[in-house]
Amino acid sequence: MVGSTLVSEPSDGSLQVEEREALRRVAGLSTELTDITEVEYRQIRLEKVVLIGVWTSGTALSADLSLAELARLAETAGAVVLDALVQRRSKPDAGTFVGSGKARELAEIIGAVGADTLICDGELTPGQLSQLEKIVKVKVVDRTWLILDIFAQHARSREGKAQVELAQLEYMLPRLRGWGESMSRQASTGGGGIGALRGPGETKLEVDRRRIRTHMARLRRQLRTMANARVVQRAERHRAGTPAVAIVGYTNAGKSSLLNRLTDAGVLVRDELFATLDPTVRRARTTSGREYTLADTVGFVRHLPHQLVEAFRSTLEEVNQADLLLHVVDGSDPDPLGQIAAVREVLTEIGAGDIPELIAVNKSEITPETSLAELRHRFPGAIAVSALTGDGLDTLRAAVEEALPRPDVPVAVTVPFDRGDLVSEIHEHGQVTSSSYSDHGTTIRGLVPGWLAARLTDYAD
Ligand SMILES: Nc1nc2c(ncn2[C@@H]2O[C@H](COP(=O)(O)OP(=O)(O)OP(=O)(O)O)[C@@H](O)[C@H]2O)c(=O)[nH]1
Ligand SMILES: [Mg+2]
Repeated sequence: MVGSTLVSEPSDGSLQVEEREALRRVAGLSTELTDITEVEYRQIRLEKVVLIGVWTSGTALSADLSLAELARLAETAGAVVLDALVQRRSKPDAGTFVGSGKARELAEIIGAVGADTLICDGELTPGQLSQLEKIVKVKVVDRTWLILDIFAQHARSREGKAQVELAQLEYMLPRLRGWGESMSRQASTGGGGIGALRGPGETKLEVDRRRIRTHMARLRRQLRTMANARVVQRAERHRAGTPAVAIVGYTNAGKSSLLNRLTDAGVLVRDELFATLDPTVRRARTTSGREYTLADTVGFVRHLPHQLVEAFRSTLEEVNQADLLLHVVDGSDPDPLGQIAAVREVLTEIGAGDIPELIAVNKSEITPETSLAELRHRFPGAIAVSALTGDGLDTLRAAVEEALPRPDVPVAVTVPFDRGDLVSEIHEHGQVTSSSYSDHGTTIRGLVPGWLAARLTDYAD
């Protein structure tokens, strides 16, 4: 379903059909879907794009930064950015996002630079998309779709792919008619549909919507099954009493790099947005030997599409169920405070807003001293680290240990020598204050988690 819109030179009679097919694919999101499992997503790779933002509030700098981020997103998706424009207005135009006058200007710029796609910095209504498309005469996509497209390109696991597809369909459903309408009109080939599949009195659009809904229901069922497996794994870890730490943070902050540093996990690290989509969970140890799990997961971004948050809910459970969040911030970013705010917004949305948080300011070796000072001032517990050089990692390990939930049941036990396994568990999960040997076994005093205390009752002094 990728890039197959290229049509070879005419050579035989089948061409017209082929060409019609090709043209129809461009309009794949209108009402021409023949098989919704093969929905022609609007791939953004290899497109030449122009970016447009509407600057409604905040400073000119923040407007520029937002567009710079949009450009990085577009590049990550594989597009070439030819131009980027910001328009100052009190709010986006209800009809065409930028207003019809500006839209005509845009059309000229787009023509002059030879772009084939316009990317808008925001989420557009179905109507705005189609009206703007009619004026600029090229494909128009919004920020939400761009992010969905990157996720689609980066999804590797079956679960990840299903989650992204669900989010894309959710986004497309209300846009089936609007989006691509102008294109399909140009390409109008008249009829030639799948009438046979249509129920009595049902329009083509209704059929497509119904099929998409059915497909979405199937995806949701599949995802539930896959999520169950994860729940079982997590429950096992939980039963073992291992505290869970989840690494969260803005995309490209260095979460995977930090996981690799702390655990030798070997997770993919790339200078790309949303390199990680699937959660990786690794075992790690504090300096004193306590075991915990460390999970790396999908990065967040400003205005993370809610369709994605919904679809990735089972993946994000890894974050929800954590005892501690290790919030990684790219200190070298021009706006680290904005990144922190955006991440916290998503955390709240998924119900993880109350989990204790430890802030790690990463890339400290290239973070300006002023930024570092400001971050330390705002977040007194923040720790400067560099996953690249290893600076600050020992301090970070100590801080994680400090922040892990404490074993809180005091025990005084003598464990017989043939139960060395229990002694190891006490050391692994608890805090030992004294330990000595007697004729009967090892006598230990200290604090352990409740589940372990329950297993030690037979050996209480
Ligand atoms: N200079 C510098 N670069 C770093 C550091 N840590 C990570 N990076 C770079 O930052 C980029 C992103 O790193 P990742 O570890 O993939 O970031 P991530 O947060 O997992 O990103 P996503 O999975 O895409 O959300 C890579 O190019 C890393 O090499 C650091 O301490 N200093
Ligand atoms: Mg990553």
